[in-house]
Amino acid sequence: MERTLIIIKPDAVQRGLTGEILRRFEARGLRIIGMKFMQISEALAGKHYEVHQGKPFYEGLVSYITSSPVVVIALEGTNAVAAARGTIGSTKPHEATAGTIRGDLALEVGRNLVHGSDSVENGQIEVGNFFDESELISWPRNTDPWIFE
Ligand code: IDP
Ligand code: MG
Repeated sequence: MERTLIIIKPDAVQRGLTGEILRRFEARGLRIIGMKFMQISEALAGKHYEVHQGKPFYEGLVSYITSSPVVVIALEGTNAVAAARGTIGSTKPHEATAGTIRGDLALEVGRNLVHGSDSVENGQIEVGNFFDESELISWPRNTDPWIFE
C-alpha cells in the first residue's frame, strides 16, 4: 500500500477550500491515516522543499507555505501517489485539466492550493517528515473491499 503526503496550502485554507479539496481525495477512495492543522516552520519548509533550493521561486515558495496555517494529510491506497497527483492536476493551474483540483479552483503556479508527493519513495519520506509514527492510524475501513480489489 503506497503512502502520499498531501498539504492543503495556505491559499486553500484561507479561501475556505479545505473541505472541497479533502472531499475529492476521499471520494477517489484514498484512506486517511493522519491529518493535522499546523503552521509550517521555516526549518520544515526548507526540508520539504530542499530540491528546489537555489531556484528563482524558492524564497517565494518558502514564504508562501509558511505564511498561514495548512492542513497536512497522510493518505494510503493502491497507487496512492499517482492517483493523488492526477486528482491534483498539473503544477501550473492554467495548464491543468478541468476536473482536477488545480484545473477547477486555481490560476497561478505560486497559488496552486495543494501539494502531493511525486514518487513512492518521497511519499514515505514526506509522511515521515510531517508525522510521528504515533500520529498515524492504520485502520480497516469498512469500504476497503469495495475500493481495493
Ligand atoms: P508540484 O507541487 O506540482 O509537485 P514542483 O515542481 O514540485 O510542483 O514545485 C513545488 C511548488 O513550487 C509548486 O507547487 C509551486 O507552488 C511552486 N513553484 C513551482 N514552480 C514555480 C514557478 O515557476 N514559480 C512560482 N512557484 C513555483
Ligand atoms: Mg513537487
